Amino acid sequence: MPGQKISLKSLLALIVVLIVLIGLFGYLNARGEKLAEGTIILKAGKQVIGEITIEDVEKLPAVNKKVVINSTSGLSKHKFTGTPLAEVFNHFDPQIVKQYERVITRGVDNYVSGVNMEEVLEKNNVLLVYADNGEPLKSKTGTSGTMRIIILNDLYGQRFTNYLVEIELE
Ligand SMILES: Nc1nc2c(c(=O)[nH]1)N[C@H]1C(S)=C(S)[C@@H](COP(=O)(O)O)O[C@H]1N2
Ligand SMILES: [Mo]
Repeated sequence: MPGQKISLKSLLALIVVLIVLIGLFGYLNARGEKLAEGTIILKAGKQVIGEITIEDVEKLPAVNKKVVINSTSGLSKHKFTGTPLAEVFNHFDPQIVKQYERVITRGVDNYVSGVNMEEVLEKNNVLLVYADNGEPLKSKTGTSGTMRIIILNDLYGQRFTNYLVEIELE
């Protein structure tokens, strides 16, 4: 049957289409996995909607807070500098705090935690910090700056995501 024969031309066209698709998926995938401390990928669900760098956050209103973190390994004292997470969202898009209910935070070590948007909207509660005692926060490998979430109303440091690389809105 002649209809069953595939011409060389259409076979080549098919191969070209497949190669382009593989390249495109590879590119999109590589983009999605670019997780480096000092930059936070902002996602709405699975979709990337932007990036926030330490330099961006330093331009927002600064807040200094003395915090004692209570953990199973004991107490650690800090003098954090950061900005309310709500300021970061509002700077990005004022609709964010109205449109989403949950904020899921992920560290470079894949530590995942979260806060509700109501908590983010409370005054002096959820901060995105980048310095301690006037020094930049050290990344997991100690080589560069990093950011972390702190929650002033929490009794324990469990939800204080260190080495923050991703924020997902839900
Ligand atoms: N990325 C990341 N953040 C994290 C953790 C972690 O393992 N990885 N541990 C949490 C816990 S259980 C506590 S008590 C605090 C400890 O904060 P510290 O490391 O500044 O003492 O960080 C929290 N944030
Ligand atoms: Mo902890």
